Amino acid sequence: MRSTILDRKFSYNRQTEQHSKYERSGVGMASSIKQMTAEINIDAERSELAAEWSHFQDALNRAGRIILSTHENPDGDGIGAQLALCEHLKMLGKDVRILNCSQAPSVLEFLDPNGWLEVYDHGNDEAWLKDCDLGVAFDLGDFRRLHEVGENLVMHKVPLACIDHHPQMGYGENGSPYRYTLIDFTAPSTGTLVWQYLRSYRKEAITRTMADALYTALVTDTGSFKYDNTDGRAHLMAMDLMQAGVHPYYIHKRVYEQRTHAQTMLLGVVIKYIQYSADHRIGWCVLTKERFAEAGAELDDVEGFSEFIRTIKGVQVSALITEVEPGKTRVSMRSKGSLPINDVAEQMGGGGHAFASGISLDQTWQEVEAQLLPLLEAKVANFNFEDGA
Ligand SMILES: [Mn+2]
Repeated sequence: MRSTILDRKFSYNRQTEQHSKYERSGVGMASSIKQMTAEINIDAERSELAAEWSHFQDALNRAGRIILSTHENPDGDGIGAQLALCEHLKMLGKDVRILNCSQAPSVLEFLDPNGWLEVYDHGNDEAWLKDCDLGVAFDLGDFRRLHEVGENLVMHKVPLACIDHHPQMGYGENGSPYRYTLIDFTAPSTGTLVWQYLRSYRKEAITRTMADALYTALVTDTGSFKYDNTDGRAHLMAMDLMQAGVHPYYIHKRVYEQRTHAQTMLLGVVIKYIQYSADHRIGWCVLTKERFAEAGAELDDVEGFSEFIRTIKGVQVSALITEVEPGKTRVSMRSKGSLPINDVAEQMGGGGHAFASGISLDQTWQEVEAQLLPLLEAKVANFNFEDGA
């Protein structure tokens, strides 16, 4: 049974008290940690999805050729999860390829020393894809975000598995495209699910390259252990991966200390044009083509700006509205963790997590802004923010 927030608060207080008691006496600390960690599920075969993992394992065992894919504009979670599983499957002698519909960000290239990340090319790759025994989709949320890869997989009736921690949408009229559904909304990252799978079903130890990939998945999706999804499982996973050789600061440097000059200039432009509404509870910025030009930056330089706006004191909900091209607009929204905003995203045809969601629309940025702001303002007006953050 899932514990309520009240239960969690209670057990937290109890653990804190126990902690200080053990600290004073200087004994029993290890057993106290053991007790605390025993309650956290870290193995796939003991999770609520145990039966589904076991079906998935049978499918993997039977499969000779396997395709792995994640959403367009892939992130550290999707990439990390698929690289770790790819290495595992290659070691088992499977004919496995990672084919994504778009390129991984260059900061993540260090995770792929063997060049396994490929961009799907219909002309060259369809012949290989159509004979796949299994397709695994990672971190998707919305099946349509596989684009051509997804369409080709459905067309050639390749059995599909989904490893994810997003609420699902975009299945279309035929219902779920997946035969195996490994979805856990409570997982801090998709990489966490792959880690749990490997812990249960891999005989050998997790390698350093797998550990780096999975740690990157975890760190990027929890905002370096800051976001609301950071739980005991996240920290246990980090500890386990450190045992497998991960150096946290090495990963941090490679992922986060890489801001280019153009991105820095663009951040300056974002700061310059932030607007507020609802007594500063909503903060947003529009990145138009003119503003990109002002920074000397490109679309690819957009990185983490909606998170940045959220960090401003008093801001509960942040949005970055990006003009992708005239008549095409992208919105990235964040919430400080009191007010879910994915319903607003869904209302406008987007989706995502409760506190981090997005929308892509074939509309001008002015049209998108004019729709989005009233929706956010209405939500904020009707919500009682208790923690005063
Ligand atoms: Mn994710």
